[in-house]
Amino acid sequence: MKLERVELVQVAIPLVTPFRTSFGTMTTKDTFLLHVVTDTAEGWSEFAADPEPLYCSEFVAGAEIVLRDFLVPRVAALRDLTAAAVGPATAKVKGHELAKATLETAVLDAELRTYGMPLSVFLGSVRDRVPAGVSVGIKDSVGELLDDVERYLAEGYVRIKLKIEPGWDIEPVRAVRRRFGDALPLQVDANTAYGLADAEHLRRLDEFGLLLIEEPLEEDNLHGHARLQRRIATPVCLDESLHGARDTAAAIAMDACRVVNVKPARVGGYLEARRIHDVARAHGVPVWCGGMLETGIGRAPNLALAALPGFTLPGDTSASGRYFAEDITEPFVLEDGHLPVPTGPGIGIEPLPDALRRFTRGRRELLG
Ligand code: OSB
Ligand code: MG
Repeated sequence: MKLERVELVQVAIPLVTPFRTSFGTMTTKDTFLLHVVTDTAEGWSEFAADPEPLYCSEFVAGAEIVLRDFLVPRVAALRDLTAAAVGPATAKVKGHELAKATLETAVLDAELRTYGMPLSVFLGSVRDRVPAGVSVGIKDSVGELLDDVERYLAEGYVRIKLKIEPGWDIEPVRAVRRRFGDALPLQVDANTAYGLADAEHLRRLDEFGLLLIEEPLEEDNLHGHARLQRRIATPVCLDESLHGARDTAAAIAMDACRVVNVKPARVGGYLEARRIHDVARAHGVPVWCGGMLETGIGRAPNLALAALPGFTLPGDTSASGRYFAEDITEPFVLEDGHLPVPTGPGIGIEPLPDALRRFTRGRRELLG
């Protein structure tokens, strides 16, 4: 293929309810879509991070510059463009995995559409639907949290993840266990809110039989996570700390994580995400698909990935209605606690023109 046009579509979509984590509160999905046109097909993708660099170092305005000035020119220069060629062509640009993932995914969508192949088939999926978990934000009270969890369970979600931070950890977990029982698949996510000095405090979570504790310590502290794992029984799962297959292999080797949250955006795209799946599976380490409150454009390819055989734990791939009253694509609807894996060519979905128009805040040509 040859890249002919790259258009950035800035969007802002209100969330149905504010989402609070240890790093901040989100009320709108404020990001951009990338629309690429090649000589054979078109493709879409979504930038996963936020306007502020609070979850990770990347952010919306910065990613636009990185794409415009450093990534798109390198990929536009390729004469035989494929998704697999995007990584090598942009490898000299340090970091910026989320920006790179956006470009690679749009190119991959176009490439697969050229051949009429669904992403799930390309990746090697073994399921046509995937179990859905839900990530529940920090609330003002335990009562409010219990109401939210009850509603999600009534909708059919098969696993609950509670966001935690110092001051909102033991008590909400205890309350959820007491109310919904020990059989409920339950896990927590700290988004780097603790230090190794909190090990004894985090050990108090052991009595609740959690599936895992996600990213308790600093992003750049694999060694600390390994030391923490020696002191707690709850399996440590890494999110922010892992940027590719190599550091995932290192983290597994040093017992810094016993479970892996795979977010394609965080690791540079679906090709690297599949490599991480392969590495973890070879070590018997379960993986699950994380989320970044994506619109349907980001959700569809995550569902394809979550259908690979090593994804043995339910992901944060929730239904569209958990995030948005109206999405920019056809919504993904929960059925019996599961979401369907898209079957159409490429990512299997595209923006609905009318909805996209109403949620669009700006359009910029990055090439063409
Ligand atoms: O740490 O997994 C995270 C949302 C935004 C940024 C980081 C995270 C999250 C979530 C929600 O936990 C996942 C989702 O439902 O998309
Ligand atoms: Mg996380």
